[in-house]
Amino acid sequence: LTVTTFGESHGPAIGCVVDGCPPGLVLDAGDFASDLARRATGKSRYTSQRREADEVEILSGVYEGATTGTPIALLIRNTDARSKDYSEIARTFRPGHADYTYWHKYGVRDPRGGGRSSARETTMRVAAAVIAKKWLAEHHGVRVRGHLSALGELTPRAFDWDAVEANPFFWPDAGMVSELEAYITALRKSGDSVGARVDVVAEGVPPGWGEPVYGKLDAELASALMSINAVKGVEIGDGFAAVSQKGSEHRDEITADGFLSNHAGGILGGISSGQPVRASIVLKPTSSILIPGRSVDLDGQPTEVVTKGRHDPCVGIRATPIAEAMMALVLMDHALRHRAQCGDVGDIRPRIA
Ligand code: EPS
Repeated sequence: LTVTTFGESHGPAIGCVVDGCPPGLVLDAGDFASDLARRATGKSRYTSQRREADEVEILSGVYEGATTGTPIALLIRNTDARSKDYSEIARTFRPGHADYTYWHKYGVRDPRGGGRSSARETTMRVAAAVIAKKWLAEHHGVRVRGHLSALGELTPRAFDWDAVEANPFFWPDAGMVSELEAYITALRKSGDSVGARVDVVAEGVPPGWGEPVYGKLDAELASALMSINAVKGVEIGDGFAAVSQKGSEHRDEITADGFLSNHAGGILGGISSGQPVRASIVLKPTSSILIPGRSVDLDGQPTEVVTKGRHDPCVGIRATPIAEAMMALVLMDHALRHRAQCGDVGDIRPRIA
């Protein structure tokens, strides 16, 4: 399975091509609405106020309501780009923003709303992954879901999956939502931003998906999650907490009834173990903030930058569906690779010599 996206935040449209999806998956434009709305801006007071319809047009790869096996092209037209005079921003580099490195790489500046580096690009990852989530659920009973597990210094004091979709933060502790609202409101007033952590888990993954050396499932998952805008850290299973664990604690003992724990995050030796696949990401604080920061202009001269606009005080708030998307895409890819090499799930006869 390969996915490419195209389009700029303030261009006419964004889109993606999903290649390698098997034929026969029932799919129509309405399938995309729910996950795209979960990720979208303008849905609460706590995110960017840009309001996009995010309506998917299926351009190819679907005939009479089902995938054909040919490349699936999806398009979303931008409707609220509000392009204006970019001459000021085009001459300076926002501290912490990709415009500095894009300039040094390409020598071309597209200042229109961050262009390809904008979080707008993640819309199409979520759209592509609607296909992966649907295919994984129908063919393997796999469910991928996530939640925010830290917002700045705040962490949940209770956990309930039902709470996650009932608040704009994807927060698993319903009793803390008003605390989060007050926190983000104060943060926005101060003109600053904050980081966040998202946990994502795939339940129902059978044992055997992945590769033993090159293309390990955890390596490809880490790479996919790290490719999300603003992600600065990825953990699989217990991740960095393993540094202070003993082997007797970290190893997941196995009984006739199954594993006794899941510190490994459902992946052993690059291959899924049949336990839930667990990963976490950390997103840095949004770099586009109202607090002045030192920078340089195109001539290398010192300047001060204040980023005005419709920005998120915490990009992590909208990152849960994006993390789910990247995990689903990696899992579908590995499911197809596993099927190509080892046959369907039913074909495998585990043998212990
Ligand atoms: C973003 C800046 C804002 C956000 C945008 C990400 O857009 P604009 O430049 O138009 O004000 O709204 O996020 C989205 C549009 C989206 O769909 O996620 C940025 O600089 O990354």
